[in-house]
Amino acid sequence: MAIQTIQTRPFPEQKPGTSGLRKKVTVFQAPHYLENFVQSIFDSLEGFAGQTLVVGGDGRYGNLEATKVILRMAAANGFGRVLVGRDGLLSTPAASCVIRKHAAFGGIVLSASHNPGGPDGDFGIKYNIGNGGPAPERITDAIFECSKNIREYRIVDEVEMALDREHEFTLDSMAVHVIDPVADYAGLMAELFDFRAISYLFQSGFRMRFDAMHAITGPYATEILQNRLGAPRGTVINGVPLADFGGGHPDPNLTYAKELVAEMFGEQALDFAAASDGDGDRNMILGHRFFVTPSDSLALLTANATLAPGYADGLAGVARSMPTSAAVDRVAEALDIDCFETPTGWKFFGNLMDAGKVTLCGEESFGTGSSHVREKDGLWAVLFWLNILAVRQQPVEALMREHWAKYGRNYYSRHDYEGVDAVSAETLMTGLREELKTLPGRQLGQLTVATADDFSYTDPVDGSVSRGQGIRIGFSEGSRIVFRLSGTGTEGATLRVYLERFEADPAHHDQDTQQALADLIAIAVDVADIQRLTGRELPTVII
Ligand code: VG1
Ligand code: CO
Repeated sequence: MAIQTIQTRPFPEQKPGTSGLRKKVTVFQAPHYLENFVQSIFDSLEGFAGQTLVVGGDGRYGNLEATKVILRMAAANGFGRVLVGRDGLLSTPAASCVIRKHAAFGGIVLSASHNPGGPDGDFGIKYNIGNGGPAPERITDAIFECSKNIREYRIVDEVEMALDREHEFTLDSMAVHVIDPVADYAGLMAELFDFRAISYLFQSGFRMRFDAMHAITGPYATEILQNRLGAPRGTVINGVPLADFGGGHPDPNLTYAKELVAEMFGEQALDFAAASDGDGDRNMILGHRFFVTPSDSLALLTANATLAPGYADGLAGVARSMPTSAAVDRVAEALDIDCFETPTGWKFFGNLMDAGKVTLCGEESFGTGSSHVREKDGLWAVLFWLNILAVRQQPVEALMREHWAKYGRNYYSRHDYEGVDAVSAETLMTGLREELKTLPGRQLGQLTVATADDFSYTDPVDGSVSRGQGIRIGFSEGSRIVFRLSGTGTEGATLRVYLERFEADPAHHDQDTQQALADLIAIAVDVADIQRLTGRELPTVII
């Protein structure tokens, strides 16, 4: 089989964002676009000759074709073996699990996560390193540099490849193993959680719904929840991955998982419900007529972690992204463990986990995970909740209220202004940055600004510094507003405004979140001049 060297020209825009390179499908369809980026990944790495690469994706439009191209390029670049999920499928956490379990050199995950799919939707590609986690900035920066100077890429001739069944074949001198995308992952979950207790919970009449949103978690949830844990058929809905996610937006939140939310707040509400996103790393947790914010979920899992067998020995520490609420901080304090605050994006947790400094991590954006893999993990979070519910035998709402009574409640919400003009969004952020020095001491609405800065992070393990990670305004009574621009969108800019207010008194734990945050919302709109600069009266998404 011949190795071809194809001449190409750089695309200047191949800069990885919060989680890999994400662009419109139509952008990826440009000749050489995918190949350039894949070769740039390989060019930025050293020492992979003869090693193993893991490849898989979330099944969106273009997934299988891209998988085949990557296999041909991996063979031409000298990898010894590829482990690829059947049909080119692997959820993000399962890819992380497979990389770790089989001591692979790294992995390529095809996903644009929660972004819509289909021919008019988005596509994405990210590289994960040997610990199973997203490539750190040092590597994503190197990939970007390679992409700006690329002149050629290597690929073996096109051949028929059967990826629809588990088997092995060779591509040039590289071995290809087509693996069951679910098996390794399901095995790991059975080690971490008390499957017997959860099965018993289902046998005793506990009812839940899991909405896979026509995305990758369908096969995983069906196998684990229904086949292994005995949840009744129909527990998993929208469980077959579709290339366009059924036309939906596979983002598990109150806006995009509308039907599930309606069911759980309706007459026939079940005990528990959850949803996951396009690539299976996010989770939304709902109780009977009750929504658990991701920040609260992280805090509750931390407080109850030792109830799950995999965490029975306690936690080394915890970490949360900066915009995530401080609910987990107080649990960490009570447990006397460290709590780290990192920039947005899972890549910042990897070093802390590798160094044994943290066990659980989370982000306000419906991401929770632990050191069992190096990605956030949607189904893992659902199983963790089920394990806790099976042991504590209380409804979700009762558990959460008890938690608030003990630790206090962080009212929390995120307001997104999606698809706004990119230049105006930059103007808004620059305006805020210019005001940082004069903000402390100023009265905004009824509140006084105590601190204002642009978040900068020094990695405690390797000392690397990440600047400009979001504008934080802290008020004297403990409330906080954070502004940052999304790094995962593909159209215009998305402004995210994160709002948080702490309430210690259980007598005040029953307020509507938006009402509880009304003062802060008004201040945020005013101080950043949001309506004038975005041309928007209201946010597009409130979570
Ligand atoms: C968003 C979230 C961030 C998350 C990232 C990837 O990034 O805010 O917390 O890690 O998506 O998640 P941004 O830059 O758009 O705010 V996923 O499930 O898209 O891999
Ligand atoms: Co995702």
